[in-house]
Amino acid sequence: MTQQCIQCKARYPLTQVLYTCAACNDLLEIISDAPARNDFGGAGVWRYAPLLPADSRRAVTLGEGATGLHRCDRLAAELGLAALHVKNEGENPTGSFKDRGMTVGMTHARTLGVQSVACASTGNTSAALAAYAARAGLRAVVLIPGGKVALGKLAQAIVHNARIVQINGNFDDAMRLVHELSSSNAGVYLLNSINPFRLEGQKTAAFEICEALGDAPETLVLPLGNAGNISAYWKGFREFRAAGLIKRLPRMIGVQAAGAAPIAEFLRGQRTDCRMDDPNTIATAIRIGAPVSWKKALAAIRDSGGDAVTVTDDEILAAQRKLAATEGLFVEPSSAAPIAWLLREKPQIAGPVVAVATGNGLKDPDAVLSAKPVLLQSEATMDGLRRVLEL
Ligand code: AN7
Repeated sequence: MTQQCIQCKARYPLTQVLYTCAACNDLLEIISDAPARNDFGGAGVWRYAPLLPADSRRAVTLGEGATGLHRCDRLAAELGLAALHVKNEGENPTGSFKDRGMTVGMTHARTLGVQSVACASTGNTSAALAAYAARAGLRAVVLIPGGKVALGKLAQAIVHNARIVQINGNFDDAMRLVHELSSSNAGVYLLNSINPFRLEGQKTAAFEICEALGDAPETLVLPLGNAGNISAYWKGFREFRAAGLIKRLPRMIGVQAAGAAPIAEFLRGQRTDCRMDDPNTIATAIRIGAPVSWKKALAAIRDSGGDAVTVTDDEILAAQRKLAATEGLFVEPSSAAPIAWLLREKPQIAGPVVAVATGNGLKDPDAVLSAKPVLLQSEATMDGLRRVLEL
């Protein structure tokens, strides 16, 4: 396997530390010239070791992957869908899909022999980086946008002992700074999803879905922020198809929050490029104005006949409650964005639809509690209890 530029196709060995192409500065991806091997074994991300650019015997792991693909028949009936499955990535060790990428990225970091790893983050990447760095015995540096990270995610970075820097700016400012820091300081290895080793780990979610369904779904819907995950899924589906393990490729639908929708707006001709200033949404995970992997995401959307779409914050919060109350799945606001789009559009799709729930709802309890839930009050007596329950 080698690293290859998606634009000029320049190639670099896996062990060369680069975050973008040295020749043209575009994004890198990991490619393999060898025929894909499918001698998979075990469960989780490392089941797919033959398709990963890292040594599974040296894996920095917390048991990531092998998350549930939950068939949601009641919700599907309301939506008029033949079959809806939710891939619940909140079941990962730190509660989000980032763990898939982090196990591979951190394993590579240890192979390289670096001392420190770093990321910019809206929260989940920092939680995963902090946990896996602790597991690997490496120092973690995380840059977060001041005041806009969900409480649970911040608690995770703190307890795993990361050095946390709140930037007086948004995620895009933090991303620019950490990229510059790691590019100019060889001791600090960048583990945002611009790092193609991260995406290699994340593509395994697509493999799991294909193995569970026996083929790719007809449509995959997932939240779209920095645009790494949609790129990783698309790469995974293409690799499984190239290996003859599935017959079709899914349509890829990325869902952005209306206030942070540079890619959806670009596709509708409302912007000249995939970036915007001052993104805003209650779904803080995807409060991103300048998605680093926009070019890979556009390729996934174009080549799959997909789209990037938007939902409002109110639609997101309603979808979060709907999924939790109808199917027992508590996901964070960003992860409810695909459900919000399905609820509003009720698209006619004959084959199976998979909605990716990227993060656990417990990470951001404020989002639920801010809706001023009604709690019944009772004296500590049976009479009092019967009265409030009206039984
Ligand atoms: C729950 O943690 O960008 O499109 O810094 O936490 O691959 O960026 C998180 C992103 C979706 C968007 N759902 O995925 C970060 C960060 C959840 C997320 C996304 C994120 P990408």
